[in-house]
Order: sequence, then C-alpha cells, then structure tokens
Amino acid sequence: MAAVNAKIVPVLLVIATLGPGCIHTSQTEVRDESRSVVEFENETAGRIFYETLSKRPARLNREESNTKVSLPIIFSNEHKVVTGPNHGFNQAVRECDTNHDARITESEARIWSGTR
Ligand SMILES: [Ca+2]
Repeated sequence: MAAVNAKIVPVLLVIATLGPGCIHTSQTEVRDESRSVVEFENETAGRIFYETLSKRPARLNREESNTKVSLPIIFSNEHKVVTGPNHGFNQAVRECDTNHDARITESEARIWSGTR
C-alpha cells in the first residue's frame, strides 16, 4: 500500500503544481511553394491577371490546417500551418491558364476575370 502511494504522490504533486492552469503552446508555420513560371500573351493579359488577383479575397489565396493535441487540464498544443502568398498566385494561374500551356492569353485573362 505504501508503495502505491509513493507512485501516486509525485503525479498528484505535478497536477497540484500545475493547478487549474494549463500549459498551452501555439505555433503557426507558414509553408510556401515556389512560384509557377508563366508568361503572358501581352501586357493587357498580364495587367488583367494581376488586377483580378489583387482583388480576390485573401481566403481564396490561402489554405490552413490546424492540429490540436491536448491532455485535458494539463497540456494543450496547437500547430497551425498556413500557405504563403505563392500558393495564391499559383492557384490563380491554374484557374486562369485553362489549357495549361504556361502562357496566359488575353482571352484567358478576360474570361477568368469575368471582363469579357
Ligand atoms: Ca494558356
């Protein structure tokens, strides 16, 4: 019986030391990708593309994942991964360059921007 108490007491002391508080760690990591290489048919195609890209809501250009690990009352850890700005650019290129030839034509840019 005394041996059991000897093991439980340190655990209880740790819990008592932590008290009602909880050790919480939070970390946000930005992961970006390399920017897609793309060319524009002409200056107008590039201008339309970049103007449309700049008007897009930020939520369309980002992805987020969130991992939470917790041991109730004692410990919790949150790890968030967000994508960087190149992800949004690459996503826009994939949407705009409909035939995927790494060349955005004025027509593709106009269709993508909705300014036909
Ligand atoms: Ca194209």
